[in-house]
Amino acid sequence: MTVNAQGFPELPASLIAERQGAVAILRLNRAHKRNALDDDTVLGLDAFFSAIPDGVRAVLVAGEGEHFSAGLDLTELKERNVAQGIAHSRAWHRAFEKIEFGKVPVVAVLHGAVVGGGLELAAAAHVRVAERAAYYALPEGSRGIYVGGGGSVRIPRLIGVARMMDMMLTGRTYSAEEGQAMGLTTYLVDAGKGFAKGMELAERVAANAPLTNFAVMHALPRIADSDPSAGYAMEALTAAIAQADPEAKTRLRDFLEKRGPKVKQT
Ligand code: 1HE
Repeated sequence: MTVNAQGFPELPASLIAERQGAVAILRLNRAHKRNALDDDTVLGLDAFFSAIPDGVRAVLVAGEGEHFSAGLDLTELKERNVAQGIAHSRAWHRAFEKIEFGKVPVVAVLHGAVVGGGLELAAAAHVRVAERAAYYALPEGSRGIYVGGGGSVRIPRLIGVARMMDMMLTGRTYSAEEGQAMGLTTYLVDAGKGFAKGMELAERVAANAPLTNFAVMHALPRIADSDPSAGYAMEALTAAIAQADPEAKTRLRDFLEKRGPKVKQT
């Protein structure tokens, strides 16, 4: 695979990757089409998240222009038959799975329209920051289609089946404040402040012990989905593996010898 000087794979023009220390920034760069996700972009997301360069410890995803993403590129939908529709959805699943269960945590900064597949993309990230002018919708019902980027699995985990049903059946749009209150996002900031907040959070994530981040990404959601008795066993194993890592020992010693950071009151 050919990579550029910063270690990123070749990407379509609709995606721009850059490196800032231990954080990789990935921008949706198709503002003239409201960052609608066409096949090239979805394949580009797959390529990017399949080959995170060594040394990158968190990713920040943001959208250029006035909107995070208008979702699926509807111009590509016209001629697809059933088999092609399944293959298309599975390609989105593969790409978004590489975000959710990839190498490093992903922070998404949301502004403007976060709709359809754009909301599915946001739902695959690990931390979501909204600007006050963000809004969320699933207009699939009005287009005669159905979510295909893992939304039926991930979005109900964030906001519940009832709210997602309402969005899909009635075309309801939720505001950034509502999204924050219902758990779709965990940070809400003023217009224009999302990127800086996302970067601050990504840098904090990047400073964690990598094994803890791996456990949070890969063990936590699976433990939460499993029956409690399997969950407790898996938690004990995960905790034991994390604490035995030399990185954990160093960090604990630093704290006990008054060099490590204290927990701060917000
Ligand atoms: C697009 C798309 C798109 C914009 N596919 N081209 N998603 C939707 O149903 C949302 C459709 N989009 C909108 O409702 C609006 O565009 C927005 C509210 C997002 C933004 O409005 P606005 O006024 O800023 O932009 P615009 O004038 O509507 O669009 C600008 C251009 O982007 C225009 O193209 P132009 O060549 O006429 O300039 C639009 O056609 C184009 N554009 N959105 C293609 N989505 C895995 S399954 C997932 C299923 C879904 O995601 S369904 C939801 C699809």
